[in-house]
Amino acid sequence: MAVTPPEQRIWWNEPIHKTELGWIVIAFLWGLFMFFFMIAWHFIGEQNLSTETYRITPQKYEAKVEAFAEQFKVAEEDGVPVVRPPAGEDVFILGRLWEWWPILELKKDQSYRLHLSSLDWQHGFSLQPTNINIQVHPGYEHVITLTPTEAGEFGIICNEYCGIGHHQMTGRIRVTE
Ligand SMILES: [Cu+2]
Repeated sequence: MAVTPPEQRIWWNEPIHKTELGWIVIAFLWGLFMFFFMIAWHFIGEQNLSTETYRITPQKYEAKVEAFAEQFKVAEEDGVPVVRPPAGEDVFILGRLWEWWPILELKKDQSYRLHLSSLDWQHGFSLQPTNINIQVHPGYEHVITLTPTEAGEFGIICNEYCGIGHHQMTGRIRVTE
């Protein structure tokens, strides 16, 4: 038992029990397997993220997203602009306490360059139900190429705990035919 000291002070010279040795070997081999699969997933994984990332201040990113929303705004829902950018355009979403802003309206089968950053803390961009997950950090602008293959309404939630309003941190991407 770990709560009592070992009977022998020099405990590490005692022979190891077969069962324990078995588990150590299994854990070691599993660790090796996982290590080499980090490399393998790069080639066979279907959810590799883009590695395109830039440094940006939260103030500059906020100004960019606001200008984008202003330019392509078509409606407003509960005070949040609904933005319909032309196909192929660079599109922007920001994360902040506690919302993903603005609402995007995209066209099916068109590719967009989706930019993501945070204005305050670290957030987790999680697109549902497709289950695309990206960690979003303040100070970094991530760019992901996104091609919607299905029309409908997709929810964005925050899956990185970010304080008292975390559970209310949602957003939307709408895909039209
Ligand atoms: Cu969050």
